[in-house]
Amino acid sequence: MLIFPKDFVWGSSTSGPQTEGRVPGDGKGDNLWDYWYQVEPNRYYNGIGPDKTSTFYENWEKDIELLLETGHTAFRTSIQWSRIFPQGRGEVNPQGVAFYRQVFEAIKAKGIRLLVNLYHFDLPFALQEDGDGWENKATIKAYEDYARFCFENYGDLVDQWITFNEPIVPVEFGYFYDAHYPHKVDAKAAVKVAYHTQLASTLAVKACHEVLPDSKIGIVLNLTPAYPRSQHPADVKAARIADLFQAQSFLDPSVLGTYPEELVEILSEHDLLPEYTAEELELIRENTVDFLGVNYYQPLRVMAPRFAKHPDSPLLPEHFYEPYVMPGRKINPHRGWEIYEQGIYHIAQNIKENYGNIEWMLTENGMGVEGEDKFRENGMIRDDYRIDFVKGHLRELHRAIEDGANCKGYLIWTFIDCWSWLNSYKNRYGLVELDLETQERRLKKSGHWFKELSDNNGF
Ligand code: BGP
Repeated sequence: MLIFPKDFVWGSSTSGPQTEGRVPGDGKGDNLWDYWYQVEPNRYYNGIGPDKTSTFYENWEKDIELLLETGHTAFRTSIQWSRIFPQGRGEVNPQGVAFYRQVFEAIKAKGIRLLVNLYHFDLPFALQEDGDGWENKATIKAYEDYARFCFENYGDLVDQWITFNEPIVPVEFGYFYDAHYPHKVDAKAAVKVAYHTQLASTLAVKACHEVLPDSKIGIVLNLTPAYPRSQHPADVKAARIADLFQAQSFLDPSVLGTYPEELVEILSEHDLLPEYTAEELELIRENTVDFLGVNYYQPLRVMAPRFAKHPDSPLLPEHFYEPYVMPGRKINPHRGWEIYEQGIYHIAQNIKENYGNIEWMLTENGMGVEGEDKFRENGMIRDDYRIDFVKGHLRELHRAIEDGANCKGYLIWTFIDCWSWLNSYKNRYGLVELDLETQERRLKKSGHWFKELSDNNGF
């Protein structure tokens, strides 16, 4: 049996925009997803948008009971900025403020450790419309004010704060690619947005330490190492650059307080450096995070680019590295993602060796399954594949902890099937099944198993 350290926490992660839904008169403002759904519903899988999601706004009491039934000792969700400040700044929505207070109180009353993230891809639309969103430094100030408001209002309830979830994702999908709003395909804007997001995170860390000196604040990053196709120097170089772009761009400034020189050189070579001041760099240096959240689903495998860049085409990451699909890889056939459990161990080693062995938690790991209904037997989804997936990753995590990793918990994605950006409800990840028609919640086999896992502190 693999037993985890005493005080190791077990639970799940989710986010406000993916679970809460909206009800008429709730006072919430539109975020980027709400707006985009109004103008281009076809972008969303099966046309299902962010308006209903998993109705947590109405069913939160029931869902918090389910947290206990599935063995949660910790839970991470996010506050929707647009529920507190419908326009991103200025007027506050008192119903939104009261909603989170009730929810957080109920979670704490159950003795569950509460991690609250301030931003999960959900910029209030008004800030995009009025000022180009994250391209504008005014958004950094608006975010800092919002963060401060949250620290002041919920500081007595939240155990650990998080500034951003996977901040590289909106940079990549919203500014390099045509995949998240505002889908710009503009490298210069992408780099600027990344830098401004980092500054916002830094200022939230500073504000948290000022308002709540005893509290801990971190950032959640998707930290797969970049594995090269081969040891050919071109592949190795591609992996090195992928690592700089995908991981170190936020990891280094957040944990070490500095940007990697090599990244700065590459950006400068391509005339992509954003405007910055010495004071800003000093702020980044002085306000590093207290802990890291690590999301890990699949490894990033890359190879050297196959083609030279067309002189007139926009600069994309493909200019530096391309995704590599390894023949014979182990795969989750229901989602198409590779399964590579050792990735967890490599992440842990990297944090230990290069990032001062900072405290961290595995904040997302899980198995998305399309068409999960076919695994139903006698009314229950028998998701043995999910149990095996989690066990495989936990073995590697356990090995890493034995070798000194400073990991404090495991949060699965996610406790109840939730809405996921453009994929909507295509891939189901929950320990609990959500019936979209009736909104009924039913434990899957993994939900019962997770309770045992948590009760035994291992398996
Ligand atoms: C992560 C996000 C989550 C969630 C998950 C699953 O990157 O932080 O919000 O969406 O991916 O993604 P998908 O449903 O596309 O498989």
